[in-house]
Amino acid sequence: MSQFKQLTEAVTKGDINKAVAETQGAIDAGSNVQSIIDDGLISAMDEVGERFSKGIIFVPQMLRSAKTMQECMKLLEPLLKEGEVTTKGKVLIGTVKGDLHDIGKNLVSMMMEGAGFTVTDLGVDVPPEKFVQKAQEIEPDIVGMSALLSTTMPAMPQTIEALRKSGIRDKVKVMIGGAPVTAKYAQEIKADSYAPDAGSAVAEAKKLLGTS
Ligand code: B12
Repeated sequence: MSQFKQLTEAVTKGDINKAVAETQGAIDAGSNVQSIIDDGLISAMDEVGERFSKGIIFVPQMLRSAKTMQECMKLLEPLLKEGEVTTKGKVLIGTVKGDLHDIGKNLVSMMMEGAGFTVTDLGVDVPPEKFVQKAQEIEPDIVGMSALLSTTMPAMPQTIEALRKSGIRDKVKVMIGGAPVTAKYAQEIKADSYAPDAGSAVAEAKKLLGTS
């Protein structure tokens, strides 16, 4: 938490104005953008998750914190995108069917774009057919899937199976992620790769395409 304590507290409380002001302050002070995200915002969301689990807060408060984080990300996103111009590859990403969590997936998208990938984001609650249809249309190098609920994880192997049936499974690399997802699960469902966070998602994507 350290230097971003005020920011973390504001996101945890869902105080949008304060959080946005703190984020701007950190940017103006020249703080590392990745540290603002990791130590300021993500640590706040972890705290929110814990409080939710313990029944200290409920869905509306969690949503408010999520909205607060998204508003802060709006300031950080353009800074993440600075730098590289050439495209490292095409990524198709979405949150799987039945799942509405998109903060982590958006973060992965932003980081991928920041690293020079061209990203097509299908949004949330994406059924296997939609992944297949878009993959046929844009011919991505990587298909990324996000799931935050243990109940929506099975949509990942279902999507992989749909890709296989349509004959494109071998033409793409499949990456998966989200809080309940593990490397072991990725192996089980025969995904090509798993990453625990947005930073390592970029490193994994580069590794998969041999561009690291
Ligand atoms: C915010 C939030 C919500 C918001 C979502 C808003 C939004 N726009 O996303 C709202 C309020 C809508 C919500 C709803 C629900 N939620 Co919720 N939510 C959370 C919370 C607090 C934070 C999630 C988050 O954004 N984390 C921050 C991001 C940055 O982390 P992340 O998503 O893990 O992503 C990182 C990595 O996983 C990885 N990653 C993510 N995706 C991908 C994809 C790829 C390809 C790769 C490589 C990597 C990768 O990189 C990301 C960045 O570093 C978590 C608790 C937690 N700490 O995870 C609960 C949590 C996920 N929710 C939970 C639950 C139960 C629900 C509800 C069922 C609650 C209810 N009773 O209604 C509903 C389900 C709605 C639905 N159908 O999806 C549980 C899930 C338990 C489980 N294991 O199944 C959790 C864990 C809370 C808890 N401790 O109980 N939620």
